[in-house]
Amino acid sequence: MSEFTMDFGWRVYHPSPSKPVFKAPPGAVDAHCHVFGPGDVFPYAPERKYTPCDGPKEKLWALRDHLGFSRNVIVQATCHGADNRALVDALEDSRGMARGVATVSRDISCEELQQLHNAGVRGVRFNFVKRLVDSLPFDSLKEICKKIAPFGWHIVIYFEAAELPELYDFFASLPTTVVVDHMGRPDVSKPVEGEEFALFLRLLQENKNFWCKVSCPERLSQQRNQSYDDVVPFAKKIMELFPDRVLWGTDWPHPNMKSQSPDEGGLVDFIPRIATTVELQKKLLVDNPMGLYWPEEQI
Ligand code: 0GY
Repeated sequence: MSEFTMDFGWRVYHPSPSKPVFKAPPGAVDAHCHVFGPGDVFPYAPERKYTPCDGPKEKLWALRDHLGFSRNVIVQATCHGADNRALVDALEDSRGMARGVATVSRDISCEELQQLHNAGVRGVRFNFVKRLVDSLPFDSLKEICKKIAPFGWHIVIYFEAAELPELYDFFASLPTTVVVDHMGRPDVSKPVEGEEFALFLRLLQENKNFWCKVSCPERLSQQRNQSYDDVVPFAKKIMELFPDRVLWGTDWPHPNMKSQSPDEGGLVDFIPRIATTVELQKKLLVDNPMGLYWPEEQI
């Protein structure tokens, strides 16, 4: 019997996702996904806010192949805290076909950072979503910025749109490339031309070091039919304005989904609705993630 029991009502990822109609370009990267445990091997963090189902690396590789993708960027999830062992294990198993974004504490040593780098980590994640983490003082985050500078890593930030006014100046002060998860979680029931989303677009416009993942329509949509129609205008706008600074990912195994386990085939079929030309699709799925995570392989 496992030491870890997933939360009551936890939605396990889709058991048999459909084959997408959209064919991803050769070398496509799923630039936002996670590995969870297995908890018996890589224990979940004591300070976690949820206990997920296991989402082991083998399942992630199988999904990658099923969807017609080639590579993954695995992002440390809060249920593993700053213990990156499951992430490192997956990166080492990937034979160079996965890169990682870790979570680290302010007292991490240079040697530990070097080990993470050797495994394929290229960034750290700062999470500001209150239901997921206890808030971290800016001082700690600034210290982490200094420590990662010699490695050329970037920072991934996750926050809710309503928090952006308060966090804007801190974000703008970040010295590295910064990648925003899930379009800054807009409230898609508000107008795409409205004030809230305008502030997010301003963040990207005024800070050329900012990138954005046009991901997670399944989290943002307020429709229940997995059409994601209400998310399209937001993602499309970002694609049109910042085609060289966008990434896309499945978010497998989709932690904390309340009403549905998304069909990843359907998520892939969302891509041509927001990246409407072959050129944009190649930027989103190949050129941009390769430039950020595998620059040494770019011609
Ligand atoms: C995501 C979204 C969520 C969770 C996490 O690290 C995490 O626990 O990122 C969420 O619950 O919205 O990107 O996986």
